[in-house]
Amino acid sequence: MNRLRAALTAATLLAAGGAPARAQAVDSVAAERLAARRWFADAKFGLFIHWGVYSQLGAGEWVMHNRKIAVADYEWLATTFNPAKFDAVAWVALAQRAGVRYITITSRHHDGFSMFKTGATRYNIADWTPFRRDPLHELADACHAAGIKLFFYYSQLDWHHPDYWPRGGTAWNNGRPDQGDWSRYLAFMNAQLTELLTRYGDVGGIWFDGMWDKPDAPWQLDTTYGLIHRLQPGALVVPNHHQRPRPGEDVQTFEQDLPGANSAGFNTSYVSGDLPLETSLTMNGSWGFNITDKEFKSVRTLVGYLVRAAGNGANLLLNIGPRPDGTISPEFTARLDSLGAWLAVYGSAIYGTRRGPVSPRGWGATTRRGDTVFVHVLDWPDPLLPLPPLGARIRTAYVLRGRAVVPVVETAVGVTLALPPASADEPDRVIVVVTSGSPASNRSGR
Ligand code: FHN
Repeated sequence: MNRLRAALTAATLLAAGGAPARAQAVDSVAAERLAARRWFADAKFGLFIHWGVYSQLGAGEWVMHNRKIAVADYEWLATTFNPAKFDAVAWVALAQRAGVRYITITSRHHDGFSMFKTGATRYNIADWTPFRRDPLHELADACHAAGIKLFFYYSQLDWHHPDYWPRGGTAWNNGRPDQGDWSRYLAFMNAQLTELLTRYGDVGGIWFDGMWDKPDAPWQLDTTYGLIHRLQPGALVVPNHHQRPRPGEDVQTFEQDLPGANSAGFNTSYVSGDLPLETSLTMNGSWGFNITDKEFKSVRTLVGYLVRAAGNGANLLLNIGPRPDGTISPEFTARLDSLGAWLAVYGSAIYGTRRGPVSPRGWGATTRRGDTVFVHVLDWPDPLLPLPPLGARIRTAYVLRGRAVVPVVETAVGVTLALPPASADEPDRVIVVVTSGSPASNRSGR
């Protein structure tokens, strides 16, 4: 049995083009994690929330670094943080209207300020600010009540903690002593992760970020990942380290790019063949609240990202940056409501799907569930759409919205669909193609 498993593992690694030493080990993953990975791959749409002390300056979550704010001055800023209008139930209601299946929120960003009550440092929202509440607890309760999974973003990079030493690529002289104890820093992080995984009920997973600041440091990931999986066997480790996945990691996430693309300059071109995938995306150009950034993507563009992510076998983790008082700007809420309205009609072609038999193209993408292929036509001016063979015979095809029959010509070299006319109110014309077998997912060009 073990030999068979080892052979299957090696075969999977080779099929994925991975070097066995570095690629994801598939032989020791607990059943709960495998189930959680399947749940994640089905979920398809998540809400990312960047919120913290930095929101007060309205210039994004990197403001401490960008303006070279000293630790002592940022500590003072933190004493004034009082998001009196924060309403976890309202946030989760918005997430539900948007149709997201999970929320990933910053529990601690690179500024080192903990947005939850922690015994590991007084530098946290409950002990350091007049707010005194634990917003992550309130959010966890609201998420559990609504059936939405909650993931905690957790920065491994820290611009405040004295033991984040030696410093990494983003260091500047901000008033910290030029010494520190790295093992104490690792113990601090593990203590906080233990709190996050024992005090907030079921957690979807931990979304790590910032390791890229000093990628070669002794992070002792095996210990940290082992801790997470021991405390909550169904919690997923989602590392935003921009590298190939390592053992113990559950999701490969890409930043501001679809899997395999690297327009943002962060991502590896390697795409895991085993793990669920995710793309994180800003709705304007900023993660944290930025009062002057009005470059919001249109609903049509956002639908396009959701569809192309699904066509690549990935989830879309779409970001909002709430205001410092706890409210969410209308640009975010309007777009989330529109996406929810779109998903109410077209969600069956997104949720629970896998990438389809035709890899994403300029005109759009395909998804599939069982023997049904969803052809998402985002941008195609002609009345006929030619496709390569779908890998199974077609039984019937119809337009998702309105159910009109779609004429199909099927030959040995491909399939041609007669499309309904494009309309301004429909960013994605979805053709449902029911086949007589289970068409293989595309493996190339995702
Ligand atoms: O530096 C962070 C950034 O602030 C933000 O959190 C994004 C989200 O994917 N990740 C980092 C950059 O890789």
